[in-house]
Amino acid sequence: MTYQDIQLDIRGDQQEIAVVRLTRGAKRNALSDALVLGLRNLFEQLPSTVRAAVIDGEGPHFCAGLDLSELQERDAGQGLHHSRMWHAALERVQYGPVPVVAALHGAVVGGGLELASACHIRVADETTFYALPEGSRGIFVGGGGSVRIPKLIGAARMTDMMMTGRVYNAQDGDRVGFAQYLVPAGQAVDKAIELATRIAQNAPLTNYALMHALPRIAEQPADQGYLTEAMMAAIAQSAPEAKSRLRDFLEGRAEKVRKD
Ligand code: 1HE
Repeated sequence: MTYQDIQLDIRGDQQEIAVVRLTRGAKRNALSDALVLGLRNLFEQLPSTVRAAVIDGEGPHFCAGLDLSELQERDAGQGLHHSRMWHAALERVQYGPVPVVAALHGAVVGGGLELASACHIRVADETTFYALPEGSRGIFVGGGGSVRIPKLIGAARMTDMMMTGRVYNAQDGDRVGFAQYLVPAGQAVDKAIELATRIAQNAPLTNYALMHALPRIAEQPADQGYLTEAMMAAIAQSAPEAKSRLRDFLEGRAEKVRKD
């Protein structure tokens, strides 16, 4: 399968890692409609061997957001459907088949930040900066940013970014919660692949629970959350893989938890 402006590289001994690279570097990986639809299709069609994915961007920036050259006059209905198209694509990233690690560098702005926010783990290198220029361009986020970004940094910080054009550098972005990992310049992809390789070794049902149950439990009232958690825990622990992993630990074959 080929996807416009996206390179898909399947790696690992079992073909278990998908490295998804935005290859529109000359346009700072600005997300055209074709690119957004390509991402949706790619995450729908990942080979069944894949257990974890990495997204990164070619060139000096991860992603400059919406392709502003495609921003045409849209009536309200067309604008609604355009935003819903982004939602469908980024939902395939967040609630798709496998955990996704974003490897960030340079600009992670507008729709690029929305894409990064749909990933499960973000690794940023020291060149990374985060912004929401929608506020200055007279538009609003439309790719799920108002749902996902406040969960990372809080609604107050997002409001400030959009109202004042504030840009967070890599260190401040790490401090406020955009990224879970901060690495030296140029090392984000390697770190993201290392993490994806580790994630791919988990029991698939554990990864499924983390992707599909945890974010929903976190949104539920506590009494419903506890019940959903109990059901997910029961399903996960009844899987044969969980039983053999527990036996491995009890019989001294599994790694212990160690601090670095
Ligand atoms: C673009 C875009 C784009 C670059 N759409 N073409 N996003 C923004 O408002 C961010 C706009 N971009 C920038 O602020 C800068 O381009 C960057 C900080 C990302 C990079 O700067 P720089 O100096 O490395 O590159 P450049 O020279 O500005 O851009 C190189 C080319 O990419 C140039 O085209 P060229 O034909 O003159 O070479 C730029 O026009 C092009 N380019 N960014 C189209 N975004 C679901 S709703 C989401 C709403 C949003 O995302 S709004 C935020 C949009």
